[in-house]
Amino acid sequence: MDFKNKHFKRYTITSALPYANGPVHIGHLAGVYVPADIYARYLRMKGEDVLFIGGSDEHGVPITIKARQQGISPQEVVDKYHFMIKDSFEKLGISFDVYSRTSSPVHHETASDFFKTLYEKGEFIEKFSQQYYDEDAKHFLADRYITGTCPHCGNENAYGDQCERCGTSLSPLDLINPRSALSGNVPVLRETKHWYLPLDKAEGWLREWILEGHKDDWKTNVYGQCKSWIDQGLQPRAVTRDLDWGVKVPLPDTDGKVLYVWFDAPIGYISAAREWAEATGKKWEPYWKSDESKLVHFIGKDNIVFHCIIFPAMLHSEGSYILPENVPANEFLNLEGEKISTSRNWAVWLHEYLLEFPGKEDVLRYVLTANAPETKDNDFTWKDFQTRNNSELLAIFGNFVNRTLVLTQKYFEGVVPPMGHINESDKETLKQMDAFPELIGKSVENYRFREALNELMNLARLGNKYLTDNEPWKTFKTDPQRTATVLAVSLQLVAKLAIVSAPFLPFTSAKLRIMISMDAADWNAAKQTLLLPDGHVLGETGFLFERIEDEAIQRQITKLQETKLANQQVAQPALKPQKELITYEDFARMDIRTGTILTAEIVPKTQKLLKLTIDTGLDQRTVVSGIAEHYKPEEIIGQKVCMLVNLAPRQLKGITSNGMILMAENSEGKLCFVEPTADFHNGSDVK
Ligand code: B3M
Ligand code: ZN
Repeated sequence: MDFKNKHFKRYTITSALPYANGPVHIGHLAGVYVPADIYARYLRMKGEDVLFIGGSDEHGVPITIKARQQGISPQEVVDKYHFMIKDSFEKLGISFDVYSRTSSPVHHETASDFFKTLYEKGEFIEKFSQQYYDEDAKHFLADRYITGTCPHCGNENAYGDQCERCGTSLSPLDLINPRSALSGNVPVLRETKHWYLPLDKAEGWLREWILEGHKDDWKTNVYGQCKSWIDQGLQPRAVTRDLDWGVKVPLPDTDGKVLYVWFDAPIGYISAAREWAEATGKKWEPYWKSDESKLVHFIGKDNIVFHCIIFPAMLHSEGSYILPENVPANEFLNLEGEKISTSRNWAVWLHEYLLEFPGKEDVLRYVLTANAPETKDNDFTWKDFQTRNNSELLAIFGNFVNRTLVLTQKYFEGVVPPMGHINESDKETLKQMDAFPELIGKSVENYRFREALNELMNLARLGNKYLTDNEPWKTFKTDPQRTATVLAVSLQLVAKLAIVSAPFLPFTSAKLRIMISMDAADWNAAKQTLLLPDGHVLGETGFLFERIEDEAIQRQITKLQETKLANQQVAQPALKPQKELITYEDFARMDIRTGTILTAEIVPKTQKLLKLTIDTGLDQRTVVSGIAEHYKPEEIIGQKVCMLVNLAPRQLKGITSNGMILMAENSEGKLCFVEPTADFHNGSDVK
């Protein structure tokens, strides 16, 4: 099937539902919401039938843990953040047709019905299993409710679902010395029943649908992750949890059991469509059940498996829904060279930005699109933010528009003058500018928003160059018709900018259309050469952008420096108490040697494991180490290390690891090598 060229009657665009346990930050915006909004706005301007869906993801353990921490109910947590997030999206111009929430009755009904349909079709596996239970808190301990020592890397604060240090996904039963996160007690095992989605049975059609059907049109990063998950072998996945916050399992004798958050959340896109239909009197089914509809999920890379494998498997099992045509997941945005971190407050929060930079919503949209992590992680810096505003938006886009409008006011009292005779350069400029709507549209349709934005700026550059080359301010005295021609041509370009900037810079486009008295921003009209005819009366001229001064940027940089300092103070670890005494003989049994890293590579399918070859002086051996989030393979070749060489071999992701390199964690949580300070030969005894 040629997905690329099929024309669709309508578009269902979803954007990842942010957890309502905190505000959104620029990483969410760059990764998901700004690109989704550009896509939706563009399609609407083309006259397409678009349903753009957003909403809050209000279930899941992180929300219940936050509620416990704050001594309030989960509903109070989600109420606070749902409205904060919804409000800040609106202020940034994210033009959802509906912004729903998964604590709503319509979602509970939709998710329950969906589960019941699969249950009655016999799509689930029912399994009894042993689950940790906290007898004091009277609570089963799933996911983040239980901590313990990671069997792979020794991290003593690994969670029941994942070790955040080495990235291994775990189940609570894997943990050594498990402890309840609620009471700190040692939990007991209790039998419990859960329902599993047999993903292994979906492997066949997933291979055909994704690995064959979408090998040419899905982004490499998305396709690669899907291929790796499928090749790794899909396992049945639990879709229920022993929790009391979430969508109740709609079966008899299931008190205290809810749907797993990642089962119910994507169904939130469907319930949002139902909510929209109830509010508008329209029908939601065509957007989710007709193959004349194009379904596109906008997400970050950490949600790929849920949107490309698990949710499609659910939809396929249910049988009446369409599957996503594309899932253009972005990579991650970093801030000032470091990973954005909610827990360390290392972020630019949208609601704070809106307060600190009023009227500059489009500047943020512009910078986040220009720097979007479309194919690899990228970085946001406040210096770059200032430069792009001052040297691009102001100096190119704003400058061209302002000069054209001011000169038209000056020489022709704000009325579009007759174009008159046009020379070759005028014709060439008109021809070039007519090509831009198509060019920009093609990039948007292929989810290349950075490229599309760059083309938008090239249109403004074309205008600036045309004005500068023709200097209409100089010709007015000697040849006023020439001035009229040059400004008439420039005004067509200004009008084109007003239209094609709308998906990216909606606030600027609206302002500019008022300045040139243009009503609708119809994309199809943008292809016409003549948009502002002779005699058209312009509106009042104003400024589209203003300079951002160093002080404003310095304030933001200082704010981040203070955050870093606060983190260092907080992170001064209340050092773990000394372990129990050992004898010299105990220590002497450990054989620690100096060594050198010869090779390093990422362990496939993990985010945090590196496979190393170490020259220990005794031999060259393989060690798997959970340091991939702290070091790139290429930067540690030749690194001197201290290594425990007589540690029994362990299997990690199918690799035999022979030993352990010694690392120390600094106050910022970075793992650092313990290395010999002088130039040691490999194999030297550490005593
Ligand atoms: N709530 C957000 C995240 O993983 C998650 C997305 C749900 S989309 C159905 O960042
Ligand atoms: Zn680990």
